[in-house]
Amino acid sequence: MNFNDSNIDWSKVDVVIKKASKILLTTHENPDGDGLGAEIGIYYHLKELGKDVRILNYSPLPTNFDFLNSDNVFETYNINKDEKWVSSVDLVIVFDVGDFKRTRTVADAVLKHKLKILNIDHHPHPENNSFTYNCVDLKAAATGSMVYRYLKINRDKPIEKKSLEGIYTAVMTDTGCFKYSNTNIECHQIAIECLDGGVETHKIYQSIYENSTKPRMKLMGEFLSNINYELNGMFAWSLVTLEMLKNAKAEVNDVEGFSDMARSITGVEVAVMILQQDENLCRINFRSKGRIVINDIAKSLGGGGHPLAAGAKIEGNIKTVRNIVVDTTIKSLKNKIQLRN
Ligand SMILES: [Mn+2]
Repeated sequence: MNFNDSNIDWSKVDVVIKKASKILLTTHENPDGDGLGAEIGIYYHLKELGKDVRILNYSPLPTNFDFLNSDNVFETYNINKDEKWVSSVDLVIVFDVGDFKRTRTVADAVLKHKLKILNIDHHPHPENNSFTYNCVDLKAAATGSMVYRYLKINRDKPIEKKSLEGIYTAVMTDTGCFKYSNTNIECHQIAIECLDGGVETHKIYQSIYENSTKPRMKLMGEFLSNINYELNGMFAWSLVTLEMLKNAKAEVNDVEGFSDMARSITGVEVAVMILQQDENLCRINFRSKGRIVINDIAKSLGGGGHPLAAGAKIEGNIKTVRNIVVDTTIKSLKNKIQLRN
């Protein structure tokens, strides 16, 4: 079964899922609302089917997603405690990963035990991948939208409220609250069904977006005050250094959304955030307003992602990485502008 950005036959996916009795759900490190919401969306469906199902992620659940965890279903993968269970899993479903390696130690265990893997994602994947079954839809606004489509097949009763809460979280976060260019009719149809099913959408919004810690706000102030502008202000970039994190008493997770803010400035077409994760490793976020595709830039630096939202991880000290990223981006943007003119 391979639907690599071709029309997905969800009834075939259903056969694969129904055949499995022990199912592991996982998503990428530093998980976002889409990966987590997609997991929850399908989790309650699989429970309903009587499956032995667990959510095991590499990273712990960020606290602003605690509302999805009323039944304590999110677990952080622990090799000593969980490998035995994982070794006898019939099917692993991975959500929103972009690159399977981003599930880190979970991928190691899954590959070691040669488990069957079903990939559900809206990021591009090469034909040569580690998946047994591959379901990719690059046009899907969120992985959660794809899970929704699966949940809608062969159904005579409404989708469970807890599943809908996951789906809503996925769609809301990946569309920037129904604002980004990926927002489509399906997103709003999902929202209607969620409201209809009793989901308190405003509470989900508040849990995720109106739950900032004081350290996060302090760090955000620093980040925004130090934005650099290039190419007549169409390219904005800014750093988050270990020192800034320490001064603000903030954590790496606190930078969520910063690059979107830099992009929101008038005249800015492309924004880049360079986050120093440790002395020798930086994480880069690329964001575009829509006129310029940027995932090829991320790819040229060893990363990848969506056309308008991509990322990369680069080894090296912050100064070196900053120079490489800024120079590469400026060069690439100049080329793209020239090509357009
Ligand atoms: Mn996503």
